[in-house]
Amino acid sequence: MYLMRQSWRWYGPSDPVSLDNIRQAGVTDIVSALHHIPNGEVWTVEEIRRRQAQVAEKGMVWSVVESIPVHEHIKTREGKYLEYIENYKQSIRNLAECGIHCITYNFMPVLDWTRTDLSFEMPDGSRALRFEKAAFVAFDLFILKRAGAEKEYGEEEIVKARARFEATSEEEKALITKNMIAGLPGSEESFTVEQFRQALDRYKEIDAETLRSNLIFFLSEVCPVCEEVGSRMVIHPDDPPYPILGLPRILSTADDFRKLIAAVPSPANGLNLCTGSFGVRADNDLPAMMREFGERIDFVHLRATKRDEEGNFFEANLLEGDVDVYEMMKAVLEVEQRRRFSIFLRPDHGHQMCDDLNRRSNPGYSCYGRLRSLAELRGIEHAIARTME
Ligand code: DNO
Repeated sequence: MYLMRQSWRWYGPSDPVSLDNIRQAGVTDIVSALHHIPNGEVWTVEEIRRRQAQVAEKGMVWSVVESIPVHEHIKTREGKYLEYIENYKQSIRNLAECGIHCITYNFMPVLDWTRTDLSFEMPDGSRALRFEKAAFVAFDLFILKRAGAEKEYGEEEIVKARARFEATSEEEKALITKNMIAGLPGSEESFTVEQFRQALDRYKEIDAETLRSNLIFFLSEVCPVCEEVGSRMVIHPDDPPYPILGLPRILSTADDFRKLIAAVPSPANGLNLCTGSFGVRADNDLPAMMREFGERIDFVHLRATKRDEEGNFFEANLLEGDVDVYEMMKAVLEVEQRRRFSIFLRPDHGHQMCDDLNRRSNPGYSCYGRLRSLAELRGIEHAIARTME
């Protein structure tokens, strides 16, 4: 049987969750990135080998890169974008030379993922990440004061946002601002409000079709290199999966990925199926996407968000959100048997719980919360696998 490769994101030596802890979770494969290398520069063989050795010393393997960041100039196709693409190709070659062939990236303008609250208290006392619509709109309209923003919201949304803003302390306003623009773990950018306005401005003339063609250009440059060295680029979907702050979005639905493979059919053009990101939209059928794109999905993020009709969502316990984890795991197992390949699968964004609550951790990447998810995933996989024997 082909079962998932139990994977875990480790941010490197400064990650508060140690490799010793991770190993005890039953993990075999590490997902990591060289966050200390500035965006746009080449990852050298020496630096890659250093990280590999740290992981190997604890009996695991660094198998997946998440992510090599795509420089903003590549997304807007300006400035030194050609040089950055050449550097990207070199990083792909260097990783392949070290035996690492699965490379995650995203093509979200300015911000990587976005949440308003990183410490939302659940009824059981654990803490979750949350996207609160009214807080988000209040940030956009009354803190950022983005020109033209009010045209993008309905009247009722604006009323709610104003009430939210007026009832919010200065301290909480500062916290929401920080959560929005100071960079969540994994994103390589961090801004002041003024820098953030300027960064958004760079996309004034870039609509979704232009951004998509910039992505297609990027992929048509890097995919041939991947093919040469046997690697695959797996794109992470937009989080949240709809336009925010007037920025274009190009990977929020199955149709977006269909367009991408129609434009760049190379087998190196792959998908990182993140159920939490895609799952925020009710119109994304996740198991169907797994089955349709399975040949190109080497990496899965499994988590469940819970949305409501106002547009809020939070990261739920794995089995209590909007994602049908059972159907999803069934689809993963089917694809694995069909392909004769074990997919890298990692738990994503766990709650802060138990001892996590007493120590610092990267938001979403605490130890016990993810341990709980991984244990549940293993159980579901085991049960399904027994029925397939
Ligand atoms: C958040 C993550 C993102 C993701 C990148 C991939 O937890 O899912 O940071 O790693 O968008 O490029």
